[in-house]
Amino acid sequence: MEIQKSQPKNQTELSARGFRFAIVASRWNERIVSELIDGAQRALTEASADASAIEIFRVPGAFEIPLTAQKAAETREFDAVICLGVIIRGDTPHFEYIAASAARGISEASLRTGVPLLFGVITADNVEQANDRAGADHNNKGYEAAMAAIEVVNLYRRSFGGEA
Ligand code: DLZ
Repeated sequence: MEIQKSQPKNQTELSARGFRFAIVASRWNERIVSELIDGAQRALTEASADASAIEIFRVPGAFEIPLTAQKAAETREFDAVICLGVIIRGDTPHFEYIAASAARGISEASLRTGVPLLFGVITADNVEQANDRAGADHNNKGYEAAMAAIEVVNLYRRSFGGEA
């Protein structure tokens, strides 16, 4: 079946060599966000992405991620844009608004630009929960989002050709 042919047997076989990535990361809950950035960079480096092919854009909060990610995508300089942030329910009565805006905005910008925008934004009830999703191992939403980026960029190149 054609669909199976286009699926990797194993994610670890995938290479990020020659691909360009933007990381858009917010500053609220900076310590945990920096763990997500580390996780994303680790996944890209493990997959042989060149350090010079990764550009990081910082924004104030998760609410600002979608437009910045869209602007990065519109440059056509990146094969994928990895969006990272941490929204903690206890910190804000606006939790639902910020989380929903970030998720919807990222998704819509991806469809609008045709560039894969990956959702590595933690939405947690408290700091402990957020910490659990930003570990030093593979249990890290930044790592996961970067792996998803590598997978879809490979898929689009293989299945649809040209730029992602
Ligand atoms: C205002 C705010 C609050 C209360 N909490 C968070 C949060 O937990 N995580 C986050 O990324 N950003 C938060 N922000 C900031 C908003 O995302 C945004 O930066 C401001 O409302 C300015 O538009």
